[in-house]
Amino acid sequence: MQTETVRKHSFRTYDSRLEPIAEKVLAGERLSFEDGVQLYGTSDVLAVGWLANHVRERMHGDVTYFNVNRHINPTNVCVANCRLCAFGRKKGDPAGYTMALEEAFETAASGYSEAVTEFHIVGGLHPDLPFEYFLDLVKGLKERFPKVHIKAFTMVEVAFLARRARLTIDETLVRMKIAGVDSMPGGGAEIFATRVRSIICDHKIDGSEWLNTARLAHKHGFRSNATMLYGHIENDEDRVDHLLKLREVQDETGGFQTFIPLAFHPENTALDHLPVTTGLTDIRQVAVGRLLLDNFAHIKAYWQMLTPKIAQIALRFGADDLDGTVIEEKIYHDAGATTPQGMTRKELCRLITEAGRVPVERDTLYHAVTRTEDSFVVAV
Ligand code: V47
Repeated sequence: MQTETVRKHSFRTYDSRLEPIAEKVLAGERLSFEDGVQLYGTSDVLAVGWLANHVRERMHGDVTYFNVNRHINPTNVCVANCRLCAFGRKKGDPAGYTMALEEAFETAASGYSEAVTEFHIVGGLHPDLPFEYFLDLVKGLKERFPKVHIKAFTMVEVAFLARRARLTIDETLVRMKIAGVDSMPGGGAEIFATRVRSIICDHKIDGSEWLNTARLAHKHGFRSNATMLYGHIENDEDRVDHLLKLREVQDETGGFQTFIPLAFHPENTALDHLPVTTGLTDIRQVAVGRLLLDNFAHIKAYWQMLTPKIAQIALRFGADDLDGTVIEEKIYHDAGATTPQGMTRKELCRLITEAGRVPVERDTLYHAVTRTEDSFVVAV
C-alpha cells in the first residue's frame, strides 16, 4: 500500500521493502544502518537510483561540477605492501621510482595547455624520504604555480610522515599548512572494518586512526574528501558501516567535501583472483553513497575508475561531480584500468551535457571557475 508522500512523488518500486525508505528520503529524514543494508540487498537498483537522483536534484538541480586538475605521484616506493595495490613497489625494486624535486616540478607543468586549478598529490609510504622532501615539494609548487590549489597527502600518508618525523599529527598538519597544502584527498580509507582491513591493507593505519586523522585535519581548517574501496572481500554490512562512520565524523566536523566510491581493480594485485565489479554494482554504490551520506555536499563520479560511460550514467544516479582532467593516472592503470590517462574540459562537458545536466567548472573548494584563453578566475 503506497503512502501519500510516495504517491505524490511518483516513486515506483516492485520491492515493497523500499517504500518506508522512500518515505524517509522524500521527507528528508536520515536513513538507518538497516535501511542501508536494504538498499544494497534489493534487486530494484532503478528505484534506489531514482531516490538518489531525487536527493541529488534537491541539492544541486542539474548542476554538475567538474575540475581541471593534474595528478602527481612523487614516488611509488612503499613500505605498506597492501594486497589491494598494484602501484606500490618495495625499496630496491627496479620498477620503483622517486621523483627528484625538479622532476616533480616539471611533471606539474607538463600535460595539457589548459591551466589546471588543482594538483592532486599522493604517493607511496617511502621508508627514507624525509618529511622535508614533501614540504619542499609543496613549497616549490606554490612558488611556481601560486594560483593552483594543492590537495595533497592522504590521512595514511599524514600519519606515516608524522611517525617518521617523530611529530604529533597536529604538528605535522601545521607544517603542511605552512608549506602550502590547501586541502587533502580522500584516499586510504578503503573499508574501515578491521576484518577486511587486516586482509587488504594490514600495514596501513586502522579505520579509527584514519577517521581521527581526518578529524584533526578538519580541526586545522583543512577540507578533505573521503573514499570507500568496494568490490573485493567486503560485504554489504561492511559498506554501510564505512559510510555511517564517515557520516558520524561529518556530523562532528563538517570538514568533508566529497565522497568518492572507488571500484577495486584486481589486476596485478595480490587479489587478482577476484572479479572486477559490474556496471550495476558501480551505479548502486554511487546511489547508496548519496542516500546514506545526507551531510556530504557532493558525490564524485571518478571516471578514471568507473569508465567515462558509467561515470556519465552515475550523473543520473546521485553523483553531482565528474573528476576531472587528471592528465596522468598511475594507481588504476597499474591495476589494469583501460581508461584514457586524461580528458579535456571539452570532453568532460560533453559527457555532462549529454546526460542532460549543466556543466560548471569548479575549483577544489567548489567555487565556480571562469576561464580566459590561458588562465582562470575563481569566484569566491
Ligand atoms: O587510497 C589503490 C585506491 C586510492 C587500487 O580525493 C585502488 O579527490 C582500485 O583516493 N584498485 C587512491 N583502487 C585514489 C583516491 C582518489 C582518487 C580520485 C580523487 C580523489 C579525491 C581520491 O585508490 C587508494 C585506494 O583506495 N586503490 N589500489 C586498486 N588496485
